[in-house]
Amino acid sequence: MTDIANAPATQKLRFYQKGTFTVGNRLVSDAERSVQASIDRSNALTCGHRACQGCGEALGARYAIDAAMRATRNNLIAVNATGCLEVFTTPYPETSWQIPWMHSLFGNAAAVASGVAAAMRVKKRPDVRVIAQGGDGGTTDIGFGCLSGMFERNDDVLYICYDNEAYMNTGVQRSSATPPAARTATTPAVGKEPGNVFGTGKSLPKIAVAHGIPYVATATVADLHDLERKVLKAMGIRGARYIHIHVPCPLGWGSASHDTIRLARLAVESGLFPLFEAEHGVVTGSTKIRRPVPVAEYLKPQRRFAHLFKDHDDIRLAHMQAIADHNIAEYHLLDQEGAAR
Ligand SMILES: Cc1ncc(C[n+]2csc(CCOP(=O)(O)OP(=O)(O)O)c2C)c(N)n1
Ligand code: SF4
Repeated sequence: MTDIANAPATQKLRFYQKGTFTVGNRLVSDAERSVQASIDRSNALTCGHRACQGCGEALGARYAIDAAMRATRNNLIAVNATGCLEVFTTPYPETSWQIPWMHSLFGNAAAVASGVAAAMRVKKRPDVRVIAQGGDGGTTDIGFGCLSGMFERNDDVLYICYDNEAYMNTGVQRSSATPPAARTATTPAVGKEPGNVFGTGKSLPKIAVAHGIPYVATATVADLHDLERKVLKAMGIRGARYIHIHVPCPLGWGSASHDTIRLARLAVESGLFPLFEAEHGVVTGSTKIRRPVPVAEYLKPQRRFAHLFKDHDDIRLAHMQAIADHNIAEYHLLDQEGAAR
């Protein structure tokens, strides 16, 4: 039995005592706690919205905007592209946002945010900062031109993409961020290889890095501390910044609502969603995988990939594993690359 009376006054906390990456960490000192664990958080996206149960996008937005509010002492304006986040937070005439918030068109959030930032410059209000946000469809497809322009002009905006890997708001259509083999409403439903076609799609984080903007990062709702740190860091920088947050969508992925955080974590641990940061066109760091898992562990609980397992499609599973292994090597995600899984 532990001799409590004689135990040292302070002990080093271990990971399992603090809980997962997502919880607030009430056992650690105030300075180490997440923004979300603080009673001073802004609750920028508050209750009453109509997101599905277990929506990763609602979580991601809540974490990101509260962190940005802290960084700016609540002097923040958000521009939102059309999509789930916009629709479920603002059923007219109600809103769940506790910040100045604007709905742009589906494809021009980056351009509208650039305009808001220019207005703040003219009004000599450098303290008021601007965020643009949207889903992967609004970001990687229809909003891509406006976003590239915002990057190229180095406008003082943080753009956040909540990547749920399809156009969820309109019924799960494929986007250029949909992963290979995933079933959506607009990918081949039958045939030898149902689901999204291999060799299509694009990596917007990589494209953002190629613009040479001051800051680019990927983040996940499975690691709240890392996500908040990246938002706080981005808000400490001027110029164009981009954060790409991986947000599971129970409705579109065919996953259990209680599995959102587990799936987000498995996406990282399998190597399919690498966590990295880049500054001025150079990758500056990545987060090592703590517990490597095969891609099947991540794919299996999702109905959009069920055909891979029902049909024993080992060839396409191996192809997915090869994509993960490529990410692991490219971003140095394992301490000893190639360690047995
Ligand atoms: C120009 C235009 N085309 C189509 C639509 C219809 N529309 C609204 S939301 C949406 C899908 C949004 O998908 P995404 O950006 O991935 O965000 P999500 O809903 O997945 O969060 C579409 C196609 C629109 N509003 N405007
Ligand atoms: S469809 Fe997906 S992204 Fe949209 S509210 Fe539901 S869980 Fe969230």
